[in-house]
Amino acid sequence: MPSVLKEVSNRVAVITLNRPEKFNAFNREMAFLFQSTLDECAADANVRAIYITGAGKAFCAGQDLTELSGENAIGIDKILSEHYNPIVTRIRNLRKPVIAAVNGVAAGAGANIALCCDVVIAIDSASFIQAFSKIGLIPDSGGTYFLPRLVGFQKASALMMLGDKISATEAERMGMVYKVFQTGDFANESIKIAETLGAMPTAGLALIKQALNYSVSASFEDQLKKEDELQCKAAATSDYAEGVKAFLEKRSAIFTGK
Ligand code: LHQ
Repeated sequence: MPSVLKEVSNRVAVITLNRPEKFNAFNREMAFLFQSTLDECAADANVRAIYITGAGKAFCAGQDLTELSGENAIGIDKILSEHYNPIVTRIRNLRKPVIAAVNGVAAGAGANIALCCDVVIAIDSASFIQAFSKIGLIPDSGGTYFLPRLVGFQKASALMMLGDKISATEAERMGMVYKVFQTGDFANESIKIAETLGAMPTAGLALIKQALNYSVSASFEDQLKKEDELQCKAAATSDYAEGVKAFLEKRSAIFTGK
């Protein structure tokens, strides 16, 4: 079985990290396959939302630690520059909404890949662990960038240093997760959110994502200029015209994503 699966239905590409016996930890092959799968989703006009989840009990346990030693060990610099940095960069630059459906434990790079997604949804039994400090590493995959912005500097600092396991409910309370669903509802409710996003004005959603990416390091003045620039682009889309027309005609809009 491939280590990453993709299935497209109702405008949503479901990407499943598929090394369940290793809690979906990333080896080199899986890191490359995940990147090429994200590229396929970016290029496929039938895909208007991407839903990332894990096979089996876990979401993703981060780096496969068995790949770090022995004859075929991969250098840490390569792991970041060729695996995780390109993965999180792809997710942030993808001009479509990316949903992390966290179906179990998310540890190390697995946690931080989830946190860089546009919408993070978790099953009630899921957990998040900044596992890096436990093996003498620092959080990567954008974790030192996103986590303090999501939960505040102090909480991020403690989570990263202690490497505590945080429950899905606690993660939701802290602002790492948008919604938590009970086990019986998780699959249906999380895919429903992805399908809702898949039927929305995709180009407009991509512009929201661009505005948010820009906002994390911009001044207020520059951000207002950016909003102006991106709003003009949004107003030039056919989905904007359809959205307004549908409202005035008191009917549901039919968005094409353009
Ligand atoms: C695993 C793994 C795993 C291999 C579970 N690898 N097999 C960047 C820069 C460069 C280098 C390093 O990495 C990075 C990025 C990173 O992600 S660093 C952080 C790497 N991840 C971790 O340190 C987490 C390690 N895993 C754990 O702490 C636990 O397995 C968690 C808390 C995820 C789950 O605990 P349990 O529910 O008790 O399950 P388990 O430990 O029994 O794991 C189940 C199986 O999965 C087990 O296999 P086995 O054959 O013994 O049943 C584990 O060996 C395997 N597995 N994580 N990362």
